[in-house]
Amino acid sequence: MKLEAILAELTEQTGNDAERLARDIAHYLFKTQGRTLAAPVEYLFEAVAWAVRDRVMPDWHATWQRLKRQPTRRLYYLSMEFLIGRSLAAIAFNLDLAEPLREALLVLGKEIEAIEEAERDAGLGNGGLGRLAACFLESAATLALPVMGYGLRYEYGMFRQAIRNGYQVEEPERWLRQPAFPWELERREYTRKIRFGGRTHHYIDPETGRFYVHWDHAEVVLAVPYDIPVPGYRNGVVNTLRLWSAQAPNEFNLDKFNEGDYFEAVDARIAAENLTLVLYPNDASVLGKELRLRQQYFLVAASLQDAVTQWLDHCGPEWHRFAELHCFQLNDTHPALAVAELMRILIDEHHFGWDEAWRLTTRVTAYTNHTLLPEALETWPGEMVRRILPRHWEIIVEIDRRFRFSIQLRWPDEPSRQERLAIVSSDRVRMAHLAVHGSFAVNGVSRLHTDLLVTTLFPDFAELSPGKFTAITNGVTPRRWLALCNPGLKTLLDEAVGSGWVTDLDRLTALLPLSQDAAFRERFAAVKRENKVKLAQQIAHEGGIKVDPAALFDVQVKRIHEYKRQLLNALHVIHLYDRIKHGETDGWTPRVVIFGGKAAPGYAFAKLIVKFLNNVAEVITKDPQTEGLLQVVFLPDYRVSAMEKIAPAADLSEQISTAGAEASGTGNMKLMMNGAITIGTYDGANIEILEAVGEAHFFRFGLLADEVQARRTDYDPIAIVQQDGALARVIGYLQREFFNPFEPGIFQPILDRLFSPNDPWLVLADFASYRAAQEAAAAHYRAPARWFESAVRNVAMSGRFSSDRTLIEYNQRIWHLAAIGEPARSAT
Ligand code: NBG
Repeated sequence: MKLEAILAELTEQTGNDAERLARDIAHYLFKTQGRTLAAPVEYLFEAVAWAVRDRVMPDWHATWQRLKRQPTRRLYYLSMEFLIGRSLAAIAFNLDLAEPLREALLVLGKEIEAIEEAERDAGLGNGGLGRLAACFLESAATLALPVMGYGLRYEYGMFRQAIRNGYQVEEPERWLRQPAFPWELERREYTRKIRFGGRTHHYIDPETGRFYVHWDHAEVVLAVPYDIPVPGYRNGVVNTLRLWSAQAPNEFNLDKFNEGDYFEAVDARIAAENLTLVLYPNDASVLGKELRLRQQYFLVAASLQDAVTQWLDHCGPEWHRFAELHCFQLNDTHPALAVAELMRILIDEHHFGWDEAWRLTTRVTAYTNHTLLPEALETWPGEMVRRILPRHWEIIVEIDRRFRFSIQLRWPDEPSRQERLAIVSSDRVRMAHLAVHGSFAVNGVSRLHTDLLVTTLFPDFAELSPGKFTAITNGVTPRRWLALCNPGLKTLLDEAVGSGWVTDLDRLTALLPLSQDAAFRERFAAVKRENKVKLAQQIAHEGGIKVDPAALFDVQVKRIHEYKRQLLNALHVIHLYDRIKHGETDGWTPRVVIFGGKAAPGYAFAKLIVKFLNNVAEVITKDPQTEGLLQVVFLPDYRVSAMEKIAPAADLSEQISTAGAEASGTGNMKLMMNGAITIGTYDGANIEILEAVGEAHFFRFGLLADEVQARRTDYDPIAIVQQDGALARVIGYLQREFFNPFEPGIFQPILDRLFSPNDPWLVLADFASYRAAQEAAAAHYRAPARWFESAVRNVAMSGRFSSDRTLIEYNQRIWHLAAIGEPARSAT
């Protein structure tokens, strides 16, 4: 009997979807887990997840088969981070199982919400860059684009943030133990061998005259893949995210074991497996640690080997078709070693000549840049690369040599060009230069960011190949970030414009006339209000603070970083407090200011900002005079699932980076989509949000990017404070140590930074205009008709910020993939 027939018989259960789900859940709970309905909710979650995953399998298998049957051009998204968050609700929603699942659980006497809450976030990323990768995979599946994600299966994802005495404390996050991560499938049969270290030997075969390179005495680590399904929105397509886990090649060294040295025997194993133990928790900065370089190579080598092997298995050695069928997108420079690794595979393993290999490599590689911050630009010391990747060092040096030669031909009279463009310089490998030179397309993540990339970071490269650079503004998936996280608004939108917006977010423009309709605005306001009540409950539950849902919810949630200027927001909060203390509360708009975000563990100043925000929150909230006027909260452990509760409840979205510093931002899009109005600088995608909604529906302030540049040379913070009485009073609180009466001196570094003429983020330069914009926002909020007109308008114009639109642009300009099966919306 064929497997399909057996399966068909087995699944030939009676009853409707909900009844079958209930039966499967009960089966897993009782027969697999040996538990009952009284089990801890984590086990219930697991049983539910298995039942849902069962329903993904047929389409997953079919998608895989479809790709295998006919050679199809595919995109491989190489990323060190995929910030997945929770999956149960998202997968059930895309499979159209949300309702049956709710019913099934009711049959079992359980509530779906409690089960969903029991799922731990898969926090395999730091922030925007990793979450973007996750949104892209979901959109790609929804558009039926053959996109496969490749990443690392870190045992410990992003750390959990606890706040103790106002300070951030990092706790390890073993997300895989929940009790187990139910969505992955181990695929041991596709295990790959990865080499590190050793030596290279070059020789010429006397018979064929062929050139050979041997890389030997390398240490071997196994890369074991774990696959996570990525279902599209109700279209039968299920793509794959493949995460690599490091394993030692042998359980342990038997010789050593027999000699009685147990510990040495397991040592090698531990060293190998440490490779994918932990995600580096640094956002927009690099540590330069050897383990990180190893992780990067591990990802690149396993993924390329996987793609090449799969292709050779299916297509045979028709190398001329390789470029036609493959494209590798580098998510930032982290996987830039792919350029050298592909060259190595082609030359050393498949006997390509250099030029031929280079042509092929540069036809299949594309690179996305995510930041201009100099501290985030990766360069690796030559010494480290030579030791860990001896063969790649040779290849990179040769790429550099040939590149320098071509620069010399192009600009014979400008020797400085060579040094500026070089890939290897002062015995360091510049990963961004390797990525740009090795790619056929380079994109920035918003219009401004791309302009700045071309004019400030890569001007010489842009001169060399102007056609290479393109702007593709980020987006977020409207399934997770609107339909799922904001069911109240979803219902309202479905009624108002039909449900087609879920896969075609531009349809929300049909809401525009309704922004003028008082009855609609009121319904919209009621949804917002309900979401705020829910968030208020959550805040009360977690932090014991009661916040007023009628107040303006003013939200800044994102990584803690100087350039994002949480300090500027804090100064404004202190200004509001100061007004209360002086009785200047006529026409006051009650506010709840909500902060959330993690600081990199090694970023001392960001951690001090966390402490500062917490102290300010505590003092202000405890002061009885602020009651009903101002509340400040710091929500610990900001993460994907927290944003799913915050975005629907936000009124005001704080996007206040120093202009030119935020490449795009994506939190700004999530908040806009859920009807928050932005207070923001002219930076990153804020600019495009502003253009979409219009000046009247966006609170803009601050210096422009070019003004920031100019201002840095004559920045005089002392003079600014002297000329601004309100600001001087705010600073007075810090000088008097008002927020740290029992911790003398701790915030001195903050004062020093604010007063430094070298503060790159010009916090005080924008204070006055920020305060004015905040006043405009507060006045706007006092006129609900105007406020909700703007809020509705923000939702209506958020279509451009769907990651579906983003992926359509990637596909039209870079990837050129044909849809497989049914797109929920056409991608070409
Ligand atoms: C971040 C930028 C954000 C941007 C995301 C996604 C890095 C290196 N960059 O502005 O700071 O939205 O990438 O593109 O994390």
